[in-house]
This record gives sequence, structure tokens and C-alpha cells, in this order.
Amino acid sequence: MLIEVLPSANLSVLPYLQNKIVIVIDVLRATSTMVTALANGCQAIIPVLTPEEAIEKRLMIPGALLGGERKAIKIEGFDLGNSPFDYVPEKVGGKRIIMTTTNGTRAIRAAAEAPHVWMASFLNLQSIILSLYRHLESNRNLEGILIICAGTEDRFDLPDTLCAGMLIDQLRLDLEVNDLAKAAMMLYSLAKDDLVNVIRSSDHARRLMELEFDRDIIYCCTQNILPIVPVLKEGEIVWLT
Ligand code: 3SL
Ligand code: MG
Repeated sequence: MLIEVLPSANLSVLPYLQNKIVIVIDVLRATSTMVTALANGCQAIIPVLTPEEAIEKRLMIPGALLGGERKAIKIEGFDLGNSPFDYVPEKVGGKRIIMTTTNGTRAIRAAAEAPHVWMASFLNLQSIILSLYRHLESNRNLEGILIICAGTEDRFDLPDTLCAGMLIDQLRLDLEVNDLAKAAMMLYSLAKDDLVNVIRSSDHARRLMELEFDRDIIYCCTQNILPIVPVLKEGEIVWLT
């Protein structure tokens, strides 16, 4: 099985999508927050590119909440930011959320043409792995797995790459990997015994700590606590069934 990792997402991912299962990772914080929202009873998340698109979409979905960030801060007039702690059951239970973030939702939208798009984070990695085994078994036409790290504004992002490395490290499949997949595994094996501190030292985590989002980082580094695989289905992110 071919497994490739891309360092960031924009429309340049398009040539890689055919016959692939795509896994989008934005550890800090979009995919971690999405998994949390679904675990807390949110009905669906609709990823959009801009705050304006979000506001326009809400006109067609009465009762939907607006969520997301720019420069890590909640967008003015939105109901929720991009902290997983915003997405508590009392706020998101039974709701659809229209969400826009700087990197995560952009990566998901860039991947939308792929036949299968899933969202991963440390929180749900074990469920991703178990679902991959089942899915590959029943979809023999798939040619490989493409992991798209959301990256940070088109640049390499250490937390996303470490999560990709852990995913590949724990996949018990006969794998052919690209160079970044190899590098991700190497980085993960160097960092795994001190993962939280390595992630706290990354560029984006330092920025989040300046904004007092330290507990978000610790939460987003927690492994395998949410048994959920979010999947993009007709433009909405829902549980894989
Ligand atoms: O870029 C994104 O999608 C965000 O998750 C970034 S932040 O952690 O909210 O700054
Ligand atoms: Mg990120």
C-alpha cells in the first residue's frame, strides 16, 4: 500500500487525490476541534473558506452555529472560536456548525475531490487506524493513502507531521512510503517519549501559548480518547458509519 504525506494543503494537492483515501491532519487545532465537536453531539460541520462564505451559508441553514478563527482568535460575530473547549455539549449538541479556519478547513476543501476524506488528530488516531483496515479491505480499488498535513500558512508544521508519523508507525500494513512519510516516522520516533514538550516547542504552539491556549495544546496531544472518524460527505463532516 502506497502512503504519501504532503506538508501543507492548497490546490496543488489535486493531482494526488485520485483513488486515494485522504486523511487531513490539523493537530493545532482544527481537526482536533472537529473530532471533539462530533464527540460532543454536534450533528455536522460544514467547512468553508472564508468568514463571508460562512455568514452567507448560515442564511440557508437556520439554527446553524458559526465557528472558526483568524490568527487563532474567534472571528467577530461568530458563536465559537477554534478551541476544542468551545465545543461543549451544551453549545454544540444537535447543531450544525459552519466552520472556517486558517489552515484546517482550507486543507479539507482542497481535498474534497478525493473519493474519501477523513479527519485525524492524536485524539482519534486509533479509530482512524482500525477504520483504515476495514475500509481498505472493502475498497480494493483504492491505490493508496494520502495524508495531508494542514500546515501553517503553506509552511511545514511539526505537530501535524508528528501525528502523521505516529499514524504510519502504528499502521500494520506492507507500506511503500514517500520521503516526507519517512521523515515523519523518523521525527515521531525521536519525539514520541516527550511528545507534548516537543509540540509545545513548535512555532504554532508557541503562538497559541502567547494567547493563553496552553490547555488546548495539552488536550490536542492526548492520544486515542475519542472513538470517532470524521468523514466528509456531500460537503459536510459527519461520523463515519
Ligand atoms: O489553521 C487552522 O485551521 C487552525 O486550527 C489554526 S489555530 O490553531 O486556531 O490558530
Ligand atoms: Mg495547525
